[in-house]
Order: sequence, then C-alpha cells, then structure tokens
Amino acid sequence: MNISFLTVVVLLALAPPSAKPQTSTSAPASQAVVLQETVDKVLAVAPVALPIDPIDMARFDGDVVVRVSIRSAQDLMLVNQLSDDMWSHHVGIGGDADFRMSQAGVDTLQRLGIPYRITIPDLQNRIDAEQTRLAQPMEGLAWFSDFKNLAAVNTRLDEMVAAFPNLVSIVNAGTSIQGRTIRGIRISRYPAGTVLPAFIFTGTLHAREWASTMTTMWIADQFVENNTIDPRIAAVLDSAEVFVFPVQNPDGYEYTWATGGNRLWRKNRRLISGTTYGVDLNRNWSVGWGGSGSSGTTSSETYRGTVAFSEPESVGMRDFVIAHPNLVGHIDFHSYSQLWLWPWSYTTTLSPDQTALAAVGNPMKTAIAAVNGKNYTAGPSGSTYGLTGGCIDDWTYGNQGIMSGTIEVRDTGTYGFVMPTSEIIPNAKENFAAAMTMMEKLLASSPITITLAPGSVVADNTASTVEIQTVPVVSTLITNGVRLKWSLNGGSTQSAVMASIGSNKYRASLPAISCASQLSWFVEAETKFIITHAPLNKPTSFNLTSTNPCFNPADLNFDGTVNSADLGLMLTSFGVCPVPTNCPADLDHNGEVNSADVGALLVEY
Ligand code: 0X9
Ligand code: ZN
Repeated sequence: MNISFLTVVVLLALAPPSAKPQTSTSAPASQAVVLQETVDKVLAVAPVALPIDPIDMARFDGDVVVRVSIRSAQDLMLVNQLSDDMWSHHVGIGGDADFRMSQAGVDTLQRLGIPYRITIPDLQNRIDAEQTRLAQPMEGLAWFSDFKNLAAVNTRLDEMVAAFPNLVSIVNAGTSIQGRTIRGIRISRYPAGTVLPAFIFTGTLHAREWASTMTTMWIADQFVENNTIDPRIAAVLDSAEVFVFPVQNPDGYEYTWATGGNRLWRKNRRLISGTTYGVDLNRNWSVGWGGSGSSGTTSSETYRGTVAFSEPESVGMRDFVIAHPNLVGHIDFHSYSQLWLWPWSYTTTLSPDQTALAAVGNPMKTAIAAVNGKNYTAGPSGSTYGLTGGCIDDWTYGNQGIMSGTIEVRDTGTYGFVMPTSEIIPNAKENFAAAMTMMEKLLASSPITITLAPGSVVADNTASTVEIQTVPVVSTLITNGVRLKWSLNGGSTQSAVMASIGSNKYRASLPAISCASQLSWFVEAETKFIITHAPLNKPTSFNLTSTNPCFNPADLNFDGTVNSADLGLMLTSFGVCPVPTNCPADLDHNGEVNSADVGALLVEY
C-alpha cells in the first residue's frame, strides 16, 4: 500500500509530452490554465494497479472518508493514487476534497505530510446500520420517513396519478440500458400540449445520491398534495406546468439498493468490458463533452463515454426536453455539498446570461437559508465548483435556452451519501424553497404590462391600435420579441411584430372587424428564458366583438331591417311625398311593399 515519491516521479514521467511545463513567470490567468491542464493530466492518467479496494466491492470494511487539502497538482496525483472514489468532485488546487480510501491510504497521506481530516471513520458501519434500518417494515410510516427504492418511488408516482387524475399524469423519458423506463410525472391543470411555460426538476443522475431522489419526490408531492391549498403552488399551476423526474439513472439506483449491488455506485450500468461498468451520466452531454473534469478512462467515476449521448439514459432525457420547447427552468439535484451552481460548468468563462442567472440564483440561495438557516454556496459552476464538462445543466441551458443549474443538497460531508433520515424532510423543504423561488422569479419576470392606447381596440371597420409597455425584469427581450397575435372568428393565428416607439413602448395594429365578427388577441414578449403573454401567462386572449349591427345600405333608417319604412324614406328624399309614414310606398297597389315597387320607382325616375 506504500506509495513512494519514486512512484510519483515515474507517473509524472509517464504523463503525455504535450503537457505544458509550469513556469513561475506565468501571469495569474495562465497559471490557472496551466494548473487546470495539470489537473486534467493527472486525472487522465489511468489508475495504476495499486493494492486498493476496487469500486465494485459491495463492502467497504476499513475504508474511511477523508477530507484532503489539495495544495498542489502533486497532492492531487498522490490522492488519486490512494483513492478511486472522490466523494466531492470538487477538484481544485488550493481547496479541500473528500475521498473514500483505506486506512492504509490515510497512513500514506500522513507519511507524505498531506493535510487531511477523517470525516467518516466508520463508513461500512453506517452502511450496515442503514441496511438494517431499511430492512424494517415501513408500513404505517410516513413516506418521507425513510429513503425509498425504485419500486417504491414508482408506486408513489402511480398513487399521485390515481389520487389526482386531472392534475397528474405519467410521462417517460425513454429506457435505461437495462430496460427500465425513466419515469416522471407531469403536474398541470391544463391539457397536455397547452402552450404555457414549463419547469423540470430532475434527480438521481448519480445513483448513490439518495437525498436527491427524496428531494425531487418532495417537490412532486408538494405540488400534487397542496395544489389548491398552498396559494403559491396554486399560482404557479395557474400559469405553468411542472415535470418531475426523480430517478434519471434507474439501473444505477436499483444497483445501490440491490443484494449484490453497491451502495456507493455512481454511474449507469453499461457493461464496458470484463468487470468494468458504467458511464457517468453527468459527463455524457454534448455541451463541453470531453472537457475538463471528465475522464476517458473507462474505470473512472467520471468516465464520459465514447461520445456525447452514448447512453440511452441521456438520450431519453435529451429527447424529452427537446419535445418540450416550452421548458423555461430546470434544476438537476445532486448530493452533497450544499451548493447552487448555474452555468457554465464546462468553463470558468461567465455565461452571457450571468446577470439574469444571478438575479434568480441569489434569491434562491436566500430562500434556502430562510427555511432552516442553511447557507448554500451559490455561483457559476466553473468557478464555484471546478470544471465539469458534459453535464446535463450546461446542455439544457446552452442547447435549449432553459434557465438551469445543479443543486448539491445536504450535507457538507458529515454524512455525505449515507444521510440520516432526520435530514430528509428539512433538506427537502429548503430545496423546495429554491425550486419555488426559481419558478416564481421566472414567472414574475413577465417583461410586459399592458397599457392600451386611449380608445383603441373598440372600433368596427377601422384598424385598432394596441400599445403596450415592457418592463424587463430578468432578461432582455430578443430581437422582434414583442408580438401582437390575433385570430379572426376562430381562424388561424396571425402575428405581427410590434414596433418600438421608445420608452419601452411597442405598438401594432389589429385588423378592422365588421359586424358579427369576433377578434381574439393577445400580446407575447419573448426573452431568453421565457415567453410571457398578456393577458397573463395563461392560454387566454382578449376578445373583441363588433358592437355595430351589420350595415345594409338599403337600411336607410339604420334600424337593422330593410322594410317599407326604408322605401318611404327614399320616396320622401326623392320628393314623392313629404312625410315618409304617409307615403304610398305600395306603388303598384298589389297590397305589399316589395322589389316591384322599387322597380316602379326606377321606371318613373
Ligand atoms: O460532478 C458532478 O457531476 C456533480 N457533483 S457530484 O458530487 N454530485 O457528482 C457536480 C456537477 C457540477 N457541475 C454542474 N453544475 N453541472
Ligand atoms: Zn451527483
């Protein structure tokens, strides 16, 4: 189990020759680049056969979790040789990271003088205690009193549908590599396909992160159970639909529960070769795929796969998201570390929407703290956490324009992945608050308020002017993003870009409508993250019905019908008789006033 400095020197000598040498004269920025390259290089080195426990082992007797202070690339390389299971994937020089390793590995840290602190001295005991507890009957206990396996999650989703069939329906995002359906629910008061903003909350991309399963299930549960009781939930459901996928990695999750499985499994369950399994489903997405913080080594916990979207689980989720272009917000829940990370995660460069992301992200952090006083660190992932290429949230944001990010839920390492049950509900509640805040902020970011030009939108037979004023809140409008939309007598929807007239005001015309016509219209304003409608974010319109009767030029007295009174009026105007009511309109004396009388009149004149 000893690792000598000679080994380190040999490993360094084996490093790819293309790696840039570190120079002491580099500017800080390029130093950071060199450090990152060194980190990547270290992680790219295939683990050498050291006598440490393989990750596939079902038991972890003698292993501890240790928080190591990574002072240099050499520290990182050494620790990576002592552990192939980094618990907090926060790889940064000058920071701390948690690793599972054997006691012998810890002794080596000690000998090498690398600062460390044992955070979980009795890992297997904790897993054993969890297994014993989970083996007890749970009937009669509240659902959130303990963690739940895949079957129980699925049953719960089905129960939600059964209890609220008009609100909840099952949706799915394809099939895992072992053939399990990736199941979720849709929560909405409106029929599927209704155009309104949507949110998606996802969990358990990493199998062992059980707290993320419970967090997403709690969000689903709150939205279903309290859909009318809680006014904030009711308000969101008035304007939006919500999707929840609690387990995106069903095979991996099942494996963390199964006899013969592994409580600490992270990846999916693709058989790669021999006894090597698994692709990291949070390194398999196309934005930043293959970048820093991912590995090309099949046995690595961050193995990215052979190509972006090589895995059916990521394909299924990708296709679900693509099929729902109305999605405006996404949170992918992980554990642990108490972080709220928004894009980008593949680069430290700030996203062009950093202002908007922070305008929603900082209140989310505040909302979390308001529940139980927990302080989550919030910020752009690349600089807050470290680089991780190929993650789901970079894709939902970068490819789909969805406001997204990753929440690492409780805790900060005292328990890690094996969390006591007493943490389930407090953790879920504070993260529900984060989700709620994202939804409310986005929905309230409606960039438009309506101010109609005086006297507009009432005239028959003349075009009507609609004038609105925008109030950008979260992000700015896209080009030609303010549009007037209408439909005449239920026909197809027409659209006109509203012209900017200054002072955040926009104007466009509705077509003239004549008698007995109906015009439905609304205004939409599109920003990067959301399309808002006026009136409201609902599938409703303003309606304009012609107030005038249909005009017939023969209806000379405008009473709505053409009759002898109109003919009398005509005769009067031609001077036939002075008073219309006494005028002998029955010119041919056949007993009725009709077109023959008009003919007689024309003959005479
Ligand atoms: O490494 C990961 O995938 C996440 N950490 S975890 O310990 N749950 O594995 C962090 C992802 C951070 N990057 C993004 N914001 N995507
Ligand atoms: Zn994770």
